[in-house]
Parts: sequence; structure tokens; C-alpha cells
Amino acid sequence: MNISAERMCELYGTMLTIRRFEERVSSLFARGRMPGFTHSYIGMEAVAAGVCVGLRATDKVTSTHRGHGHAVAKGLDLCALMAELYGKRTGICKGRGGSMHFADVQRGLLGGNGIVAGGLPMATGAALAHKLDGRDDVVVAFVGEGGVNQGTFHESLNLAAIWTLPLICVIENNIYTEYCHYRTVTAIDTLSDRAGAYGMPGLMVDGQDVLAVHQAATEAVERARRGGGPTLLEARTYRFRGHHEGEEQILGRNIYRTVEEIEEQRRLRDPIALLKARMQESVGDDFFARVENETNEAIKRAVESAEAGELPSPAEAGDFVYASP
Ligand SMILES: Cc1ncc(C[n+]2csc(CCOP(=O)(O)OP(=O)(O)O)c2C)c(N)n1
Repeated sequence: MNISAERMCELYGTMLTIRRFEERVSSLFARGRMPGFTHSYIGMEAVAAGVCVGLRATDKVTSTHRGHGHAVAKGLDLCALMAELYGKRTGICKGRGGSMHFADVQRGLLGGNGIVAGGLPMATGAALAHKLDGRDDVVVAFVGEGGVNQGTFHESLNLAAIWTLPLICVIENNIYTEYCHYRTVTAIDTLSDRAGAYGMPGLMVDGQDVLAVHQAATEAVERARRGGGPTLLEARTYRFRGHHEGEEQILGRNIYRTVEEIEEQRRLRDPIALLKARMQESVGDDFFARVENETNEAIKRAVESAEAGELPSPAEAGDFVYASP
């Protein structure tokens, strides 16, 4: 597959937006500006960008607890995302969801999820709906490498395979689940090998190489649109920050991975730097400077509007609640 220069610029811009968004979130969270909890996507930008850039608004995505990158890459409004993190009424879920529950059905993001692998049954149902409606829209379900050991993973992939659903399950294997290496909880190394057990194509790609991710995802999406059924895609990636923001303050450093390892990954395997190096010959420095400026401006506007937004009043606590005990 030939990836056009225009598409590479789009992938670069999307990755940079995720990176700058997450950097601001880290610093604002550390300053106590945001309630709740946040899991950073820094280091993993090539996966969300490579998979989501090129999807239609009518294609659906289900996200995870580490979902800011998916929301940005699916084209959700940055001001509304930032306001959601502040718990403001102007947030994408009116301030009710927070970091782990970004959703925008119009844009095809069915939601983040605090329940590991909780998005997969929703994605499978959405893919069944697309098929029954006779539409060629697809569904992407992101899941972490820890999520592959949940029952929902098995049930969803089995159903997707027997019903030939337009589902692409993307395992974001960032090597470490919550405070441990994934091999301490999973008996096999290559998680996409499980595809054979479900009777679907499976593929592992370098998740720091956005072009490789984009190529593999595009092929899986095209197969699903043609009625060829689901694919299991494993993207080998790495998270540059802790499992959640504030991890170091709670656990200390060098507990389940070394500081040297993280530094080496940042130095050699930064997905944004890797794409920049490949584009440098064909794209001038002014492109990178312009994207940097535009991105920083967009993030600045998002923070300013989030700060200026109102908090919901306590009297509204019961609004948008559809079930009660
Ligand atoms: C069903 C369920 N079990 C346990 C947890 C607690 N928990 C939150 S994140 C996490 C680790 C998830 O690891 P992984 O799916 O690999 O995603 P990563 O954090 O590596 O991106 C765990 C165990 C949870 N949220 N949901």
C-alpha cells in the first residue's frame, strides 16, 4: 500500500495533537486542576492515529481507560475533551464522565471504559447492528494486553467470527499492565496468535511505526467493509509514563521496569520522532514548525475554554441518569 504524502502529514498532525494534549493533561493534573484519575497515552500515539485516521465518522470505536488518544484521533472536539477532564458542563459528556468515559456517538466514539475489556461486547453489538442494517461501516475495539485475559475478549471475538462481523480488535500491547510485565499474567508472547483459535486473521505490527499500523489497519478495515469479517491486530507499543499519572509518587521508581529502559524507549522508539525522520526528506522544516504552532494554539484554546467553563450545579446531579436503585 502506498501511503500518500498528504496522509503522512495527517498522521503526523494527529500524533502530535495527542502528545501535546497529554503533556498538558499531565501537568494540569499534577497541579490539581482536574478531579479523578488519568492514564496517559504518551508513547502510544502511532496506534490511535494509525488506526483511526481514515475512518469514517459513521465507523464506530470503543475505547479503554487509556482512551484520550482514541478520542483525539477520532476527531472529537479538543475543547469539549479538555472541559470533560475539568468536570465542566461544557465537557463532551457534560462533565459527568471524566477521563475514562469520553464519548461522542455523532463522531462514532461509543465510549471509553473503566472496565478492562468492557468495550468489546459493545463493539461486537455495534458491528452486528451495522451488518443487520446492511451498512458497510466498521467497528474498531481497542483493548490493552491485560484485557485479552478477560472473558469478554473471548466471547466477543468468538461471536464476531461466527457471525462474520465487521470488527477490528486492536490490542495495544504496551508491555506492562497494571504494575507488571504482561508475560507474568499471560502464557503466550504474541497475543495476535490467539486469532487462530477464533478462526480469524491475526497480525502483529510495530506499534511505534505509524505507517505499519496504518497499513495493517487499512487492510483489516477494507476486508471488514467487503464482508470479510473480523481481524485481530496486535500493535507492539510502549507507554512512556506510569500506569496512571502519579504512579511514581505512589510506587516510587524502578519498581516493575527500570528508568533506563524508559529512557531508551523514549530516545530510540518515539513514534513521532520516527515518522518525522522518515518525512524529513520530502517535507520541509516549515511543515513541522507550522504543525507545532497550530497544535499548541489548539491546546491552549482548549485549556482556556475548559478553565472558563462552568461546573454543573449540585441540583443537576440527577440529570441524564437513566436508572436508579
Ligand atoms: C475488569 C477489571 N479488572 C481490573 C481492573 C483494574 N485495572 C485497571 S487498569 C488495569 C490494567 C489494564 O492493563 P491493560 O489492559 O494492559 O491496559 P494498559 O493499562 O496496559 O494500557 C487493571 C487491572 C479494571 N479496571 N477492570
